[in-house]
Amino acid sequence: MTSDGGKGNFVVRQSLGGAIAFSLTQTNDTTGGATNVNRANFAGLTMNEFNGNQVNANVNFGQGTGTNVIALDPTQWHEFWIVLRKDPANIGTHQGFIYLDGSLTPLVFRITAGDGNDYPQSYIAFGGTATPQNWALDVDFFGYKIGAEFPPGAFDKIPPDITALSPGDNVTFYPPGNGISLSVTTQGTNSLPPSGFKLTLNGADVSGGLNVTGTPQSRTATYTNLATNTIYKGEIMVSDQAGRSSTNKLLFDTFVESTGVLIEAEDYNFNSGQFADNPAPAGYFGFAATPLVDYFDKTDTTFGTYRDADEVDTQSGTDTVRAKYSDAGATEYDVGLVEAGEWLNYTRTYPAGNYNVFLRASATAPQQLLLDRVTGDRTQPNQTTTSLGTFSITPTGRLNVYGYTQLNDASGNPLSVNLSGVQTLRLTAPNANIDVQENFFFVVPAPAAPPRITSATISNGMITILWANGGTLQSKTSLDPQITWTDLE
Ligand SMILES: [Ca+2]
Ligand SMILES: [Ca+2]
Ligand SMILES: [Ca+2]
Repeated sequence: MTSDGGKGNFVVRQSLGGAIAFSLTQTNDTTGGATNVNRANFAGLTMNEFNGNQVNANVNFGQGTGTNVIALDPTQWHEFWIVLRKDPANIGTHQGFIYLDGSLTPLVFRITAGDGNDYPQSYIAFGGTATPQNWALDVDFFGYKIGAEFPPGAFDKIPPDITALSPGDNVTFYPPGNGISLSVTTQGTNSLPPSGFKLTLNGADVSGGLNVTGTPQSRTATYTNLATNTIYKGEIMVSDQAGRSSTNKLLFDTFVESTGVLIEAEDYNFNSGQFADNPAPAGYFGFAATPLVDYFDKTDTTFGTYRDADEVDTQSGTDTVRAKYSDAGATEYDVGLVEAGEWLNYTRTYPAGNYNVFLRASATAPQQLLLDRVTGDRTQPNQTTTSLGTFSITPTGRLNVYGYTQLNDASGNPLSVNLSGVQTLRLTAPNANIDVQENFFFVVPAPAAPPRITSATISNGMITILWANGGTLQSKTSLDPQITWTDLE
């Protein structure tokens, strides 16, 4: 299996483009140097995992999406024709087309190159995946060509290429007015019928809202009906005239910062209850907080990053970089090394209203973080608090992969909180064990609740109906067309 950031049985490394490794993997193989942990429990061809579009160290087996595998019996002879090229959609660093045992229909993967190397220049290597491991491999031959060279006759069977897709993977605060857009090309004798474009968002097929233009071999599609302050999950699939398709997952949100209050996890109070509304990116740099007044942290050390004057473990972030930060040339930070019982206070000023709260965090185990309102004096120790709700975080798999969790009640139902004026919120991690990291939370006005009938009574020949949340009561003198009423059992 791929280990050490792009090492395996066969390695292709570009000095500037990173390393991609392919390995024939058996179920008992392990990643790295340990011989008895991290078993593959998989037999077949494995390669660098997909983990974004930047060369990085976290592409080893078990560190990405886990989808870059082809199940087969590696103790039998197989032939692989592998075409590697830069990912035209910039979703992974590379795209891999794998033709197995003479088939002209490829299995296509998005791959992320690793930063591992055994030699600083570009090279092709053949060997074991990690120095401490025993291994055996029978190879008849291998050869290479420079460039993306497809097998003879395979050219007309390449699925459509999605060459640009906006928004990118796991983008946050994406402007809804930008919509979704993609470019798709195909080659040879293939074409792209507009009916082959399918868009699914949050479980609904919204393909009808796609505007598809261009020529039969080069098309652009746009979708402009994005709502603000919405978390979107979905996929875009494009099929050619023969039904060969390419699919891209979509995961992004359309939060608009100006509509709510955005609080960076690393921007906890300083100097005993001091705070700033709307700080600039990395605007609390160097500010020292007071233990047991502004925070509680279990280790007296710190990463030495961002706010190294106190004990809270702030560090450079690994979440998708937000435009706000890249535009400002600022570094993103988050809070790591979170241990059981640690808490942080955040004071901000809120326009009066009901708010939903979304926490941006990563976790390798299910975690419940608590959001409380500080009711005592935020400048003194021993503050009293009341509960506002819980963030029940579903593991994101790795600490460098972030997702949203909405504040919910004890039953797991989303809830809104009423905030007005200067408020101090406290984020507590009662059970954390260095398995959760916090990036920010976004406090966004809750949508108006729909009208709701609260009671309907009959007394002295009069029907009294009470309802909440506005609206207008309407009536109709007959139900038309005529319907038949049936007794309830
Ligand atoms: Ca610490
Ligand atoms: Ca800590
Ligand atoms: Ca942050």
